[in-house]
Amino acid sequence: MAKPVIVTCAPTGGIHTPTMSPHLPVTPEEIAASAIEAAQAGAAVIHLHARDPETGKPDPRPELFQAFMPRIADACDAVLNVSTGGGLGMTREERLRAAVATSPEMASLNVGSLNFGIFPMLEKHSRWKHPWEPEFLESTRDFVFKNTFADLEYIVKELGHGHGTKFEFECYDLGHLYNLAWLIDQGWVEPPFFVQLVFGVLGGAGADLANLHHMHTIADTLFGDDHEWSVLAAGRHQMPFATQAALLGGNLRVGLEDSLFIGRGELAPSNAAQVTKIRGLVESLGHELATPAQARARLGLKGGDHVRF
Ligand code: KMH
Ligand code: ZN
Repeated sequence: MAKPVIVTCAPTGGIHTPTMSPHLPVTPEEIAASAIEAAQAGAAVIHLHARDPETGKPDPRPELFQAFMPRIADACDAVLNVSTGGGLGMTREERLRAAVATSPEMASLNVGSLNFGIFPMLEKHSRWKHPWEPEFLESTRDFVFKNTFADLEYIVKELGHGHGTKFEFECYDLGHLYNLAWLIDQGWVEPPFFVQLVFGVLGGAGADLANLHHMHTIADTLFGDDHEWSVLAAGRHQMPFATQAALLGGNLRVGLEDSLFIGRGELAPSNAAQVTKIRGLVESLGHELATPAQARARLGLKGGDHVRF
């Protein structure tokens, strides 16, 4: 019998911009409401970023996280996972501020540097709601998402050792799995490891199923029983890759952070709509969704009573 599928939902992220979808949550109220709905639809983990409430620009201020995290925690039992990827172009300290302030059960950790090109989305729009949007997208033509060994060490010591926070290890390419193996070899992180395999980001592994199978196989070889694995894919690849992960006995992530769509050319009206869609697909395959309590047990989390929000 396959294990229940841990569904993560990432409601807003730091990649898409307000012009691209009117459904992208921006304000703390919108992020809280969208996250709660997604949890009610079946997401056990919510992966969080914040945005400037006026402009929608990715924003690292802890007070913004503190404006939505307690609301979400009051309304549901989902595991709250704070991004340390932040918004492209933030410093390492900015990227960590919210997680250090909120001491969450889980935080993302991007396990290697890569080009991270979101400039192709410039072609899809000619008028923008805010001047920062095209500048931000264009800047990624010459941008390296920096996650050096020094950064990885700093983050696991600061958050892992300092706060007992466990990580969503985001692996965008094969080498990132070996970077995680290196972190483990140093004795700096303890199992279980939650490995998020990422596909379809320009600069990382492309959204070809052979890449998923190969990275899953290598993760299994390197981490064996010490890991839980999950899959996210960007844009139109989101649902097919999430479904494939469930078929193979893995876990999955959806949410407007990774795709604004729910069908071909059709914007997703909400995060909950994406969760509901994947839930239907997963259940029709004969699998169940994991509850937050099951996710906490399998991911070895410290519990919602040991956070600061
Ligand atoms: N949107 C994902 C591909 C993070 O927040 O640390 C990247 C991400 C990074 O989730
Ligand atoms: Zn993220």
